[in-house]
Amino acid sequence: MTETILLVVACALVDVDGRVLLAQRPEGKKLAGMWEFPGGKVEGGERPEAALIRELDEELGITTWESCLAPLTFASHAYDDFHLLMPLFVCRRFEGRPEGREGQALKWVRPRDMRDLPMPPADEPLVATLIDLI
Ligand code: 9L3
Ligand code: MG
Repeated sequence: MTETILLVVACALVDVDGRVLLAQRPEGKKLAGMWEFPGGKVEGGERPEAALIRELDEELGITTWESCLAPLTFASHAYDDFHLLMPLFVCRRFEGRPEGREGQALKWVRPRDMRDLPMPPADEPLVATLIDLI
């Protein structure tokens, strides 16, 4: 059996009050309505940090830098058709005000309040690590 591994990078963008940005997956997409850490697929040959910088620009219109991305933890979740591996980076320094460039709703949430929101199964276990950090 071959198993497809999908490498996705995600980011906990943290504001000065210790809140973290979540994005709601839009209608029509898989896991629609769920609140996720922004990010996306690593394209062939990309470094994870470069992929995340690109995704944050495309999805939120913000700029950040490799030196501002710190790896925090890893998600691993087996879906029916692929195995998702997703490192979560923390970023506290970025330029611009995030806006949902792909029609997604955004909100800043305290990590402890994330427990009340529906999140994708890969993202949910990351919340405990964020609660310990922030
Ligand atoms: N995914 C899960 N949690 C996240 C992100 C950014 C992505 N925080 C999952 C959802 C999809 C896959 O990764 O199954 C690819 O994401 P997209 O390209 O559909 O956004
Ligand atoms: Mg995405």
